[in-house]
Order: sequence, then C-alpha cells, then structure tokens
Amino acid sequence: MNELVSYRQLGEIAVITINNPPVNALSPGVPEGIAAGIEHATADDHIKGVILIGGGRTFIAGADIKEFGKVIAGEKEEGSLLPLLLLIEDSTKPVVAALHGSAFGGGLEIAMACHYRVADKAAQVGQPEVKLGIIPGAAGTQRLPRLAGVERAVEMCVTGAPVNAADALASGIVDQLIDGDLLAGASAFLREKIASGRAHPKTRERHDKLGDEAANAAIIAAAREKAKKTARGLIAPITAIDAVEAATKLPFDEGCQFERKLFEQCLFSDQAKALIHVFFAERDVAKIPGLSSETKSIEIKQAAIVGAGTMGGGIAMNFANAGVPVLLKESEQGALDRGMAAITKNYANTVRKGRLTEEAMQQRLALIQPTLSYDGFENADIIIEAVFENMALKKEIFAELDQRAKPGALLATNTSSLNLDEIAAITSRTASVIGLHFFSPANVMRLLEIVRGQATSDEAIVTAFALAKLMKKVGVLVGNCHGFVGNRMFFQYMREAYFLVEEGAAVEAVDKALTDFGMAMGLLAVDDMAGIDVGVRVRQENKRNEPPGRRQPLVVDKLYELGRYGQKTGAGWYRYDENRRAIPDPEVAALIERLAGDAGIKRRDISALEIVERCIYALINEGAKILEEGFAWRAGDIDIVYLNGYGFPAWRGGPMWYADTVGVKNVYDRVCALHAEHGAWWEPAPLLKQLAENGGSFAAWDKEKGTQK
Ligand code: 3H9
Repeated sequence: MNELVSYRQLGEIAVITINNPPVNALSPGVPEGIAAGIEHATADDHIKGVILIGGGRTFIAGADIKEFGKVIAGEKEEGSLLPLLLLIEDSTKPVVAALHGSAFGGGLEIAMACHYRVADKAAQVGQPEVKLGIIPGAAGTQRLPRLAGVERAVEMCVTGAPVNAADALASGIVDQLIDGDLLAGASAFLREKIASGRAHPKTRERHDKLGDEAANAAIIAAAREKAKKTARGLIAPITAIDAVEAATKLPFDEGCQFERKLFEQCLFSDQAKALIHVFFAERDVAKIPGLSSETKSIEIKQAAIVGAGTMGGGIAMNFANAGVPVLLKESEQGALDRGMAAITKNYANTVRKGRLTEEAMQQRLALIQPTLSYDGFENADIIIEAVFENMALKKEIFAELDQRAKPGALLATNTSSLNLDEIAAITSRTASVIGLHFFSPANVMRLLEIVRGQATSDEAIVTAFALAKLMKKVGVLVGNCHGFVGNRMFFQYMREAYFLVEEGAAVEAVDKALTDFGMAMGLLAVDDMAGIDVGVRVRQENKRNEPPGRRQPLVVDKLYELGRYGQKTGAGWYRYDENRRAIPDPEVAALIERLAGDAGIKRRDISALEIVERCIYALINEGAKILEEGFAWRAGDIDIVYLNGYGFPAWRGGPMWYADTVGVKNVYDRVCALHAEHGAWWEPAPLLKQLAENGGSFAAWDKEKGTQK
C-alpha cells in the first residue's frame, strides 16, 4: 500500500501489516495505507476477510505524539481518524484486528472499529490519552463503553492504565486470546467467522453493554467524585468522563462529534503541551550526547551495598525486586538486624495491601544477604556505598572497596552532598566511580540522579542508566556540584518558604499556595517530614559554600533548638496528632511573630501569588544557573528531576517548562524586581537574562543544545 503499510494475501484472507517502527504510531501515511488496504480487499472478489496486524514488536501504540506538537504549533491540521474507522466498520468483508504488544489510544480505537479482535496473551490494550493531557479523539469514549460497559470504559479513559489481554477478554474488549502464532490464530478465527455465515458485528451499533440511565448516572457521578481527588488539578480525566457520559446519552454520531470537540479543547490546553513535553523529556534523559552507542553496560548479576540504614535497605529492595542478589553490609549486628527488620516490615506491608504474594516476598528477601564483612564483595558487579554523610568515613570505605572489588566493577556512592571527585580520588580507579543519588524512600521514589565525576567513564554512565531501567526508575545524568541538581535547587526553594513566614505569611498559607499550585506537598510540611534537624544540618553545611553576609532564616533554627524536629517529635512547623495529621500551631505563629519583630522584619499580608512566585521562581533561577554551568544537560532533564523527585505537578511540565509557559521574560522581570527588593539571593541567572532579552525559551535552548555535538 505504501512503505508503512503492506498488503498480502493468505488464500482468501488479506493481511494488512503496519510497519512503522518502533511502535507503529499512526504517523502520516499509516491511516492512508490502512484505508488503501481495506479498499483493495473490498474490491477483490477473491478476498473473504481481512486481518489487520502490526509488524515488529507491537500492534499500534496510538497517534503519533510528535505530530500533536505540530498541530499545537499551528503547523498542520489535526486529521480525524473517524472516516477510516467507518470505512473499516462498514467494510463488507469482516476485519479482525490481531493485537500484540500495545494497542493503545488510536490503536485501540482502530481495533474497536474492526468487527473482531484477537490478542496475543501478552498484549495490552488501553486509552492512555489522559497521560498526555488529552482524551481519546477517535471514538474511543464511544466504542469502548459499547464493548466493555460504561464502568470499565470510564475507568480506562480516566486512569489511562493499560489492561492486560486476559482482562480485555473478560471485559469484552477482545473476542479471543491466541496461544502461539498470532497470525495463524487470527486466520483460524477469521475463517470460522466467515464459515459461520453470520452477520459481522459493528461496535457502533451495539447497545447491550450501555446499561440503563440510573446505573450510568451513578457510575458517572462516582467517577467524577473520585477523579476530583485522584486527578487533582487535571482537566483531561474529568473531560474523559464527560465524553463517556455522552456515549450513554447521545446517538453514536453525535457522541463522536461531542468527543471530538472536547479532544480538541484538551489538545490545545497548557496541560497537554506540558504533558507531551514530559513524555518526550522522560525519554530524552537517557540520550547523552557524546556517548558512543557502542558503549556497553556492565552486566549486573551480583550487587553489594555498604550501609543497611534507610537508604541502603531501600536500595537493596530495588535490587531484590529486579531479581538481582545483593549483599547488604553493616558494621555491627544490631544495625544490621534493624535494617533487615525494616526491609521485612516494608515487604510485609505490601503483602498486606495485596500488592505482593507471600511467596514473592520470601523470594525477594532470600535475594538480600545480610553480612558484617566484605566477604563476597569481590564478586559484585556493582557496589553502592550508602552510609551517612561523612567524608572521612566514605573515603575509608572506598579505599577498602578499591582493594576488594573486582576490576571493572562499578563503585557508587549514594551521597547527596559530598564531592564525588574527592571520594573517587582515594581509589586507584576513578573511572569506575560514580554517584547514584537515590531519593527516600529509595524503593518507592522514581528519581535516580546519576552523578558524573571528572573521570567517570562512559561505561559507568551507561551501566548506571541500565541500572535505573532495571529498577524501573528514571535516571538523570547530573554534574558534580553541591546538592547536584535537585537539592541545589531545593535549597533556594526552601529558603523562600522560610523567609515568607518571617515576612508575614502563615505556615499553612505557604503550604496551601504550593499545593494549590499543584505541588504534592507544601514545603514546610516537607520540612517536617524530612526532619528539621536534617534540614538545619544541611543548611549549616551549605553556609560554608555561600558568600558571607546573606540573610539567613531565623525561625527554623529556633524550632531546631526547641527540639521541634517535625513529624518524628510530634511537632515542627505544625503539631501532629496520633495519626500524623498536621495541625497549625499557634505557638509557632507566635514564635515567628516574636522572632521577626526582634529582627526588625516588617510583617505584611502576603498573597498566594507572591508565595508561588517566590518559591517557584527561586527554583527556576537556580535551574537556569545549573543549566548554564553544565551541571544538567537539558532544561527537560531538570524538569524530570523535579517531577520524579520533588512532587512537581506533571501537568505543569516541570519548573523550566513552567517558566516557558509563564514567559521567560516575565519570570526574569519578576526575578529582577525580587533582586532589587530582597538582595543577593535573587541575583538573576545570566542564562535567564539572555533568554529574556532574546525572546528565547528553555525549550528552544534545549533544541539548540540537542543539535550540538
Ligand atoms: C492517541 O492515540 C490519540 C487518539 O485518541 C487518536 C486521536 C486522533 N508517538 O516508550 P518507549 C517513541 S494519543 C510517537 O521508550 P517502550 C518514543 O518516543 C497516543 N512516538 O518504548 C521512543 O522514541 P525514542 C496514545 C512514540 O517499549 C520510542 O517510540 N498512545 C509513541 O518502553 C520507544 O518508546 C500513547 O500514549 C507515539 N505514540 O514502551 C502510547 N510512542 O526511541 C505512548 C512511543 O526516539 N507510548 N514513541 O526515544 C507508550 O506508552 C510506550 O512507548 C509503549 C512502548 C508502551 C508503547
């Protein structure tokens, strides 16, 4: 048909195959090729039925997301798939979609317009559009409830979660599972349908699963209620419910028009632009310019960890979850026992919640071998040091590891603040030393900062990325600066929260402004959770790197002095009840007022807008410095750090994308005003200035950077 879609005959059956690697997205040419195939088959009297199948590793993973970018930019019109779907459904010859890999988005929409669907046992189906800030745009919200019922359709369109083949069969989305060769199975299925002589079903004409008015009203109302809580701030999930509701109330054609209108509204929203950016940024992080594609990663068959504390234990769980045996070393029995007990408790909780079987828990525990010695470390392909932040101790450990580790083993430190090069220098193999900065809880948080030292080899970096993938994390390569990317920005962000309360904002007002903005938690609640004692120690360390004479926060040090360390002591910025619920504390409000008064700080009303601007622009300004200094490769990488490690809302795209949304010039002007008002902390990043003056954006900067090297 064309180079993306091929056509061949298997006796009386026409086979239309999509060949658009890697995921058979519906790029220009693919819908046209399928349509030509259907027309060809219809015109050929010898053909009795058609199979639509994907070449390579998957059926069709959906619309080509790259094309959306062009539509949003006004470079092209969004073509509708609806005519193709009607052509398939109205075909006089039965069409079977043979699914393997992923039938997602437009892929599932095409499959649902076919008369039948068969699936490989490992296939998945889904309408993941909401993850891109849009809703299905080719009758997915209209055909899915007709096949799977309203409740299932709502759930799939609102969460975007994939459904496995067995579930798809049970809910009526597919008609048969195929064991063995998919094409052969699909042919046998189709021959049977042809031989039966019965009419072939058109999904759009089905009503048996659409339910009755009262039941649907209850399902839709419950879904709206749930989405308000689970999809806080997001437009698409609520819109998807509206579209499925239309399927229950309007004739098919009108439902499709209604869906299309909502789809287009979503596509042009800031949320869709941000989420599409996130989709590509998440995949771009692993593309490191300058690294040869020939570089191979070390195969990780055995791991070892030094330190069985919270971080070490969490990291050990990551290895065990990935099926990799791991040695977990402590220096004394009590600490080792406590570490193993914490791991066991963690797994037991997952079993209790029904997310892991007892058997799987035992298998994973068996992969973690507690030890008090370095015996066996010589077999490890990777060793991760996860002891507390003390340079002398880390050096001692790395000197030992240098003696014991086999040649080529990766030696990693989980430091969040110490100088990687100084640690590496104690060894005779600086090229094998790398930073792997996990985020707490390490078995849960998706972010992994991969810290490149001066001598870190390409092989070590490639292995670290492979490790991130193995652990189902997103690895981001960062440079060796104080706090790396995430925490270096976080210091600035937190500082503004501290200053804002001293200048007049209530503790809970700061947090509310940030959660209303979309952050997963307010900053002061985060401080209480992480531990005010921890924050104070980090800040004391930071002070050594700061130019002297800068304003320092007052209240947080006082909280520390008073032993108000946060959640763990039952009081910090908030008081905590027995369920760890945060309660605003008048004592803290009085303390802030007194200390601010003593220091001569003029208190005033502070708006939610000012809170958001000061906290978020502090992130952006520091992010711009990091970028310019080369400690992060792309603005998109910084966004991925903040989305996966710091609870930044994905629908805002990350701090740097958000700066583009607001307009870099607007951010810069505000930063300049804050600089004039508050002094040196707000010194504008030169890159921010440059982009503002040239009408640039971080996205454009990334594109330019991407073409270098
Ligand atoms: C839609 O269909 C709307 C409809 O209602 C129609 C309306 C008219 N487009 O993820 P991977 C690229 S909306 C373009 O690493 P995996 C990806 O960027 C769409 N490119 O592989 C990467 O490129 P690179 C609904 C795409 O095996 C490469 O393929 N569908 C698309 O880990 C490999 O991707 C979705 O949202 C695409 N649709 O996972 C599905 N998909 O190598 C989105 C992937 O240059 N895709 N690429 O970095 C996925 O969920 C996963 O890619 C998938 C494979 C599970 C399929």
